[in-house]
Amino acid sequence: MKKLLLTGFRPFLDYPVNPTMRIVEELDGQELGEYKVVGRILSVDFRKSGQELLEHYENVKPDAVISLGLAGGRYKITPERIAINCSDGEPDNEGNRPTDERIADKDGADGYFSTLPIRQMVEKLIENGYPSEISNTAGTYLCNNVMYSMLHRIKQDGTEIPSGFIHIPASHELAIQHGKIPSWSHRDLLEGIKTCIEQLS
Ligand code: PCA
Repeated sequence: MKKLLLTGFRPFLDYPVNPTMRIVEELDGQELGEYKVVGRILSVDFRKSGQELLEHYENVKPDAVISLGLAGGRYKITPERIAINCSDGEPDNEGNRPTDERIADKDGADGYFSTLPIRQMVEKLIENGYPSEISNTAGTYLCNNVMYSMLHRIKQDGTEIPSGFIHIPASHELAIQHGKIPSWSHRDLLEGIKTCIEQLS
Protein backbone atom coordinates (compact mmCIF):
# COMPACT_ATOMS: atom_id res chain seq x y z
CA MET A 1 0.00 0.00 0.00
CA LYS A 2 1.17 3.54 -0.75
CA LYS A 3 2.10 5.93 2.07
CA LEU A 4 0.75 9.43 2.57
CA LEU A 5 2.69 11.82 4.79
CA LEU A 6 -0.01 14.01 6.35
CA THR A 7 1.11 16.94 8.50
CA GLY A 8 -0.60 19.42 10.82
CA PHE A 9 0.67 22.34 12.89
CA ARG A 10 0.81 23.23 16.58
CA PRO A 11 -1.23 26.19 17.91
CA PHE A 12 0.14 29.64 16.98
CA LEU A 13 -0.55 33.38 17.32
CA ASP A 14 -3.90 33.93 19.04
CA TYR A 15 -5.22 30.45 18.17
CA PRO A 16 -4.98 28.32 21.34
CA VAL A 17 -6.07 25.23 19.39
CA ASN A 18 -4.95 24.13 15.95
CA PRO A 19 -7.68 21.89 14.48
CA THR A 20 -5.19 20.32 12.08
CA MET A 21 -3.54 18.52 15.01
CA ARG A 22 -6.59 16.49 15.96
CA ILE A 23 -7.31 15.62 12.33
CA VAL A 24 -3.77 14.37 11.76
CA GLU A 25 -3.71 12.46 15.05
CA GLU A 26 -7.00 10.74 14.25
CA LEU A 27 -6.07 9.87 10.66
CA ASP A 28 -2.60 8.59 11.55
CA GLY A 29 -2.47 4.90 10.69
CA GLN A 30 -5.77 4.87 8.79
CA GLU A 31 -6.11 3.46 5.27
CA LEU A 32 -7.91 5.79 2.87
CA GLY A 33 -8.24 5.04 -0.82
CA GLU A 34 -4.88 3.71 -1.98
CA TYR A 35 -2.97 5.21 0.94
CA LYS A 36 -1.99 4.47 4.50
CA VAL A 37 -1.69 7.72 6.44
CA VAL A 38 1.46 8.60 8.39
CA GLY A 39 0.63 11.65 10.52
CA ARG A 40 3.16 14.15 11.85
CA ILE A 41 2.82 17.50 13.66
CA LEU A 42 5.09 20.43 12.73
CA SER A 43 6.35 23.37 14.81
CA VAL A 44 5.33 26.89 13.92
CA ASP A 45 8.89 28.14 13.54
CA PHE A 46 10.43 29.72 10.43
CA ARG A 47 13.81 28.20 11.32
CA LYS A 48 12.53 24.67 11.88
CA SER A 49 9.20 23.76 10.25
CA GLY A 50 10.47 23.29 6.68
CA GLN A 51 13.39 21.19 7.91
CA GLU A 52 11.09 19.09 10.11
CA LEU A 53 8.87 18.32 7.14
CA LEU A 54 11.85 17.38 4.98
CA GLU A 55 13.13 15.06 7.72
CA HIS A 56 9.75 13.33 7.91
CA TYR A 57 9.81 13.03 4.12
CA GLU A 58 13.24 11.37 4.28
CA ASN A 59 12.27 9.01 7.09
CA VAL A 60 8.78 8.06 5.90
CA LYS A 61 9.61 7.93 2.16
CA PRO A 62 5.99 8.75 1.26
CA ASP A 63 4.27 8.37 -2.10
CA ALA A 64 2.35 11.62 -1.50
CA VAL A 65 2.53 14.56 0.90
CA ILE A 66 -0.38 16.66 2.15
CA SER A 67 0.20 19.39 4.71
CA LEU A 68 -2.71 20.92 6.57
CA GLY A 69 -2.91 24.37 8.14
CA LEU A 70 -5.46 26.50 9.90
CA ALA A 71 -6.61 29.61 8.04
CA GLY A 72 -8.53 31.36 10.81
CA GLY A 73 -11.36 33.36 9.23
CA ARG A 74 -11.80 31.19 6.15
CA TYR A 75 -15.12 29.41 5.90
CA LYS A 76 -14.32 26.77 3.26
CA ILE A 77 -11.80 23.99 2.82
CA THR A 78 -9.25 25.51 0.48
CA PRO A 79 -6.60 23.46 -1.32
CA GLU A 80 -3.80 25.87 -2.19
CA ARG A 81 -2.79 26.35 -5.82
CA ILE A 82 0.70 27.79 -5.38
CA ALA A 83 3.53 28.36 -2.89
CA ILE A 84 5.83 31.36 -3.35
CA ASN A 85 9.50 31.84 -2.53
CA CYS A 86 8.91 34.34 0.28
CA SER A 87 8.62 34.38 4.06
CA ASP A 88 7.19 37.46 5.66
CA GLY A 89 4.75 38.39 8.36
CA GLU A 90 3.69 37.80 11.92
CA PRO A 91 6.14 36.40 14.48
CA ASP A 92 6.26 32.61 14.75
CA ASN A 93 6.11 30.72 18.08
CA GLU A 94 9.81 31.47 18.72
CA GLY A 95 9.55 35.18 17.91
CA ASN A 96 11.23 34.94 14.47
CA ARG A 97 9.77 37.49 12.12
CA PRO A 98 11.23 37.38 8.61
CA THR A 99 10.72 40.30 6.25
CA ASP A 100 10.68 39.65 2.49
CA GLU A 101 13.00 36.65 2.91
CA ARG A 102 13.50 34.06 0.22
CA ILE A 103 12.90 30.46 1.30
CA ALA A 104 15.33 28.88 -1.18
CA ASP A 105 18.14 31.16 -2.16
CA LYS A 106 20.06 30.24 -5.29
CA ASP A 107 18.13 27.53 -6.97
CA GLY A 108 14.56 28.15 -5.88
CA ALA A 109 11.83 28.97 -8.39
CA ASP A 110 9.68 32.02 -7.63
CA GLY A 111 6.78 29.67 -7.06
CA TYR A 112 5.71 26.06 -7.27
CA PHE A 113 2.25 24.86 -8.18
CA SER A 114 0.62 22.21 -6.01
CA THR A 115 0.82 18.79 -7.59
CA LEU A 116 -2.24 17.53 -5.69
CA PRO A 117 -5.48 16.97 -7.64
CA ILE A 118 -6.86 20.23 -6.21
CA ARG A 119 -9.66 20.71 -8.75
CA GLN A 120 -10.89 17.17 -8.18
CA MET A 121 -10.71 17.65 -4.40
CA VAL A 122 -12.83 20.81 -4.55
CA GLU A 123 -15.38 19.23 -6.88
CA LYS A 124 -15.73 16.11 -4.72
CA LEU A 125 -16.02 18.17 -1.53
CA ILE A 126 -18.82 20.23 -3.02
CA GLU A 127 -20.52 17.09 -4.35
CA ASN A 128 -20.40 15.65 -0.82
CA GLY A 129 -21.88 18.84 0.62
CA TYR A 130 -18.77 20.59 1.95
CA PRO A 131 -18.05 24.22 0.93
CA SER A 132 -14.72 24.37 -0.86
CA GLU A 133 -12.72 26.35 -3.36
CA ILE A 134 -9.17 26.57 -4.66
CA SER A 135 -7.16 29.26 -2.88
CA ASN A 136 -4.69 31.25 -4.97
CA THR A 137 -2.56 32.29 -2.05
CA ALA A 138 -1.19 30.36 0.91
CA GLY A 139 0.10 33.65 2.34
CA THR A 140 3.74 34.14 3.37
CA TYR A 141 3.63 32.56 6.84
CA LEU A 142 4.53 28.99 7.83
CA CYS A 143 1.99 27.23 5.64
CA ASN A 144 3.42 28.73 2.49
CA ASN A 145 6.89 28.04 3.87
CA VAL A 146 6.39 24.29 4.30
CA MET A 147 4.43 23.92 1.05
CA TYR A 148 7.24 25.66 -0.83
CA SER A 149 9.99 23.72 0.96
CA MET A 150 8.42 20.34 0.13
CA LEU A 151 7.69 21.15 -3.52
CA HIS A 152 11.18 22.57 -3.95
CA ARG A 153 12.74 19.42 -2.51
CA ILE A 154 10.63 17.12 -4.67
CA LYS A 155 11.63 19.14 -7.73
CA GLN A 156 15.29 18.88 -6.76
CA ASP A 157 14.96 15.13 -6.24
CA GLY A 158 13.35 14.78 -9.64
CA THR A 159 10.59 12.60 -8.21
CA GLU A 160 6.96 12.90 -9.27
CA ILE A 161 5.07 12.41 -6.02
CA PRO A 162 2.00 14.58 -5.46
CA SER A 163 2.49 17.25 -2.82
CA GLY A 164 0.69 20.33 -1.62
CA PHE A 165 -1.20 22.12 1.05
CA ILE A 166 -4.80 22.42 2.26
CA HIS A 167 -5.98 25.24 4.50
CA ILE A 168 -8.97 24.55 6.74
CA PRO A 169 -11.32 26.79 8.73
CA ALA A 170 -11.41 26.87 12.53
CA SER A 171 -13.13 24.07 14.44
CA HIS A 172 -15.99 24.91 16.80
CA GLU A 173 -13.64 24.16 19.71
CA LEU A 174 -11.23 26.86 18.51
CA ALA A 175 -14.00 29.31 17.62
CA ILE A 176 -15.46 29.09 21.12
CA GLN A 177 -12.08 29.94 22.64
CA HIS A 178 -11.13 32.55 20.05
CA GLY A 179 -14.48 34.29 19.89
CA LYS A 180 -14.42 35.85 16.43
CA ILE A 181 -13.98 33.33 13.64
CA PRO A 182 -16.30 31.18 11.54
CA SER A 183 -16.03 27.47 12.25
CA TRP A 184 -16.88 23.92 11.22
CA SER A 185 -17.47 20.86 13.37
CA HIS A 186 -14.45 18.63 13.84
CA ARG A 187 -16.45 15.81 12.25
CA ASP A 188 -17.01 17.80 9.06
CA LEU A 189 -13.39 18.92 8.90
CA LEU A 190 -12.28 15.32 9.31
CA GLU A 191 -14.69 14.04 6.66
CA GLY A 192 -13.60 16.84 4.33
CA ILE A 193 -9.94 15.95 4.66
CA LYS A 194 -10.70 12.26 4.17
CA THR A 195 -12.52 13.20 0.96
CA CYS A 196 -9.44 15.12 -0.23
CA ILE A 197 -7.13 12.19 0.53
CA GLU A 198 -9.41 9.80 -1.35
CA GLN A 199 -8.87 11.83 -4.52
CA LEU A 200 -5.17 10.88 -4.63
CA SER A 201 -4.31 8.25 -7.19
N1 PCA B 1 -1.58 27.99 9.80
C1 PCA B 1 -0.54 28.96 9.58
C2 PCA B 1 0.70 28.35 10.13
C3 PCA B 1 0.25 27.23 10.99
C4 PCA B 1 -1.14 26.99 10.60
O1 PCA B 1 -1.86 26.05 10.98
C5 PCA B 1 -0.48 29.49 8.16
O2 PCA B 1 -1.54 29.58 7.52
O3 PCA B 1 0.58 29.88 7.68
